[in-house]
Amino acid sequence: MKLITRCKYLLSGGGQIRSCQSILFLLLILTAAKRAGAENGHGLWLRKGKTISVTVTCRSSAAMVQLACAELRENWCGKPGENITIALKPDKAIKGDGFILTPHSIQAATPAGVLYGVFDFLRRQKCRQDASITSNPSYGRRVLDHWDNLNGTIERGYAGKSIFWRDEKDSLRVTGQDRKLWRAYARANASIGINGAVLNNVNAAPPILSGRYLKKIKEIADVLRLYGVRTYLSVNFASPIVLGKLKTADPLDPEVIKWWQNKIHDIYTVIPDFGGFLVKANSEGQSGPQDYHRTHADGANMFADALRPYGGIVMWRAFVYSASDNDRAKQAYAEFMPFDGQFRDNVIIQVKNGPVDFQPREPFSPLFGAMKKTSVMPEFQITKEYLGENIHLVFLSTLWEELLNSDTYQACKGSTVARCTDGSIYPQKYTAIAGVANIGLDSNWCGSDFDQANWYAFGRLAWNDHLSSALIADEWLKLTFSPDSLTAAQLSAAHNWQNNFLAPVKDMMLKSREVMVNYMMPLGLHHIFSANQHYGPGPWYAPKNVRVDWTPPYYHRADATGIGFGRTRSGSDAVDQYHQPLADEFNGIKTCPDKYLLWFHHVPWTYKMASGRTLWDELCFHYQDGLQSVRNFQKLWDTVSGYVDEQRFNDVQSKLRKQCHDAQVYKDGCLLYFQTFSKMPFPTGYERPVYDLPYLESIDPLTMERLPFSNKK
Ligand code: BDP
Repeated sequence: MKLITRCKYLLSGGGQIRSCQSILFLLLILTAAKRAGAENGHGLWLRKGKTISVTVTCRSSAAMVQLACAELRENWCGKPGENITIALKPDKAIKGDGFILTPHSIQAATPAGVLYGVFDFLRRQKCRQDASITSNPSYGRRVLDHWDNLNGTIERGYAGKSIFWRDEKDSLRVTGQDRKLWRAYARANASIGINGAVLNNVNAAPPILSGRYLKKIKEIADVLRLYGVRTYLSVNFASPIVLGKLKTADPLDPEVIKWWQNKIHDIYTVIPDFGGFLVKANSEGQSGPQDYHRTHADGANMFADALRPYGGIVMWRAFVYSASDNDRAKQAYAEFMPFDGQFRDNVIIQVKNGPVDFQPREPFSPLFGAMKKTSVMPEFQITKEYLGENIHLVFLSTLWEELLNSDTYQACKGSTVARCTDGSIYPQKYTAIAGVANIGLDSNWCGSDFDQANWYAFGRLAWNDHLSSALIADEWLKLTFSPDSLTAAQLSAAHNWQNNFLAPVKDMMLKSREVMVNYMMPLGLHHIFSANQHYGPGPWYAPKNVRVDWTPPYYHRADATGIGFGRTRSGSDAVDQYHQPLADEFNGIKTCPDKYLLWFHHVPWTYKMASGRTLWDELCFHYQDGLQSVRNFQKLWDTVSGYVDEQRFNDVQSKLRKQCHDAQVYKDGCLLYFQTFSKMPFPTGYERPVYDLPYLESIDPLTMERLPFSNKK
């Protein structure tokens, strides 16, 4: 940018330009600089290439079908002059919004299906995949949960402020710019099959249901609908009291029921295709039915009955735990299992992937597959609250793939989490999956280029829960970094793109989550973050005035004898919430997979691991491997500079530098602290710490830098 301004200044006669040659030279630099700065990431995986002519034949005049035709014409990148037919016509092979593609046709039973078919067709062209396929969605509702507050901030958001709300006097005003952004957002979602958005934080502010906000919600819904994205809201259980001035929010109270019925009627009057409610009740201080000695089923069913006439659903969260000595990992199962079969068929219990909280690694929540008479949906976190925010490069697809493919054994062998929730095993009237969005006003939407891959991966897996992360990474890289928009010099090197860029960068993405687990919390360690920031390490963090289950020592339980929680039958017995053979497998120290060892077992420091090392040495080498791998990522990224535009190259490079620093802080912080219990020396061949413990304990957990010199990321 500076360079452009400088060139403009010189060209306008402000400098010492004396010859045409110099002007020509400057023009060249100017063009190059413009190109280099052109990729701010706003185009996501939908970057525009050259337009090539194509003839699209379509009989339907439905608005969404016409939109799909326009997408096809404008983004066609196949042979020029081809004829493509679009048909809005049912077929017994098509389910829901699915579609059938042949190299010259796109057929679907619904307008949204046509749109998804077109986007899939275009993706296949760009990624050079076969275009003869029938594709049906795994989940009916594929929803992004925005944890956006009505003042424009985003809880656990790392990509700027909300795209929906803002903290200004005119926060409820809607501008043309807003509509343009919402449209681009809806289009990006549709391009990967996402068809729902919860517009506000699960920690819901009651005013969202007031008439003023409803007007704006209608405006948003009207834009999102163009691309088949339905609007949902998070609601606060206490709204009848706060907003309706009732004395109670008891879900069995006739006045309360009436209040909700009226509210729901108002919503559907202006948003006829409104999706329904997301509810966080009796969790982390939020109000809920238990405040009135009612059950989760009473609460959820009250909403379900009021929403049913309009086809709405209730996504009722199972993220509940109380500040007791009882193992937090066991509480959701203990609270919800007794109500299996008591929920209405338009209630879906929304379960986080792991039993604690979106950690870098957890075993799957034992509720998956166990609730056999209740609809259950997985909840993922796309925003990386516990995985390095928008700084660390972590491709979450492998984490989600691990969860979806986990065998619960609940119905039979092969009862994976995916099959237990997508309707393959249990009949569910509605199937759904949610991801906590990582989207904000940042020009690249997600706060970093590689975090866009996580939005993309969520959509792809929600559409097809059997996709491999390797395929998803391959597609995303081709769409996001394909060489068409590079400079001529870079283009000439494009034939090496596959080997020198695509293959190594894909490999980095696929390893990135395991690498993070290694430098942050290997071998089943979890929740050892400092304070409420969930960014820097804090295995030592245990202030007296903080709930114990919000402090790391509660989770790692390091002492002179060993480390790990102890959830076996001689401990909290969380293992028995799992179906056999998993319960026995997790219970046995020899049979428990290493990756979950310290989740389920309190293990002596000198315990001999399968590798032949002591637990202490094994822990040291995992941290070291993690750090070393980030260094390798840095080296690798430097080799691809010729294949990436300057802006995105530099952004990724500087984030990797910070990630490397942070990995060192994690490695040194955790091991020096645990060493105060193990009292064992660092093994031979292990790289010595570069920081000391007092320094690490004094740094700002938000930045992992020394205070007070810097306290922003
Ligand atoms: C925790 C987050 C908190 C959320 C909560 C939730 O730290 O900000 O409100 O989850 O999911 O992980 O409700």
